[in-house]
Amino acid sequence: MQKTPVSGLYPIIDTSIVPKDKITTVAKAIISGGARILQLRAKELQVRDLMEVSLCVKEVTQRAAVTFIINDRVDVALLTGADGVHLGQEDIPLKDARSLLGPDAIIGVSTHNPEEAIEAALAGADYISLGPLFPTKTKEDAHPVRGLAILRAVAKAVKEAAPGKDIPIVAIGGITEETAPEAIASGAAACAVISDILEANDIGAKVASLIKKTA
Ligand code: TZP
Ligand code: MG
Repeated sequence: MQKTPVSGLYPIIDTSIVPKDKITTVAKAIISGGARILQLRAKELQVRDLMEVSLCVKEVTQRAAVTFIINDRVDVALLTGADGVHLGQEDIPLKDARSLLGPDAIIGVSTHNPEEAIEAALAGADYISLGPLFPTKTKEDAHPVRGLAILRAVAKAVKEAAPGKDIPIVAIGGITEETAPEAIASGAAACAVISDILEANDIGAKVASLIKKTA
């Protein structure tokens, strides 16, 4: 099976902004705007609630053939049939997640510098995120802002470490319609966006305009 390449806009539903009972509605709005991938990032939810909402999001994403990624929880991704998982530097190591989820799962890894990005590339990450690219209020424990020069360095390092593999770099942190084009111009294949989408009055319209800015 061919994995869907990660590119363009990568919306994330974060439970610090969206309450549990609104997650499915927000997922539908994001899909209506044309998103092709969606991540659920639910640091606030107990695992049983996460299971429940993940099954709902899985249903709406699957119906629209949208890739569904779960943050942190390899077990929940496996049990709910999500397409993949997004792992931080302190989460289950990529090789262990891979052995549980199998070769077809999409596994992304958060990185903050070229060294972490090369390690993720060599370990078989399907995409590598770098952040926070710009200042963000969404992640309180975020690393210092990385900026466009580090994004360019990470993109170059990953190309050199895994030549021909074309592993997408996903920029995250402070990305808006205004800042997305410079992230793409600096080597990001995709932009992950939380607050600019979730705080929009019309989520579908916001997603549609962000897709244009990340094309
Ligand atoms: N990782 C680095 S920055 C960030 C995460 C999860 C938060 C991004 O949120 P926003 O609202 O798009 O700046
Ligand atoms: Mg994590």
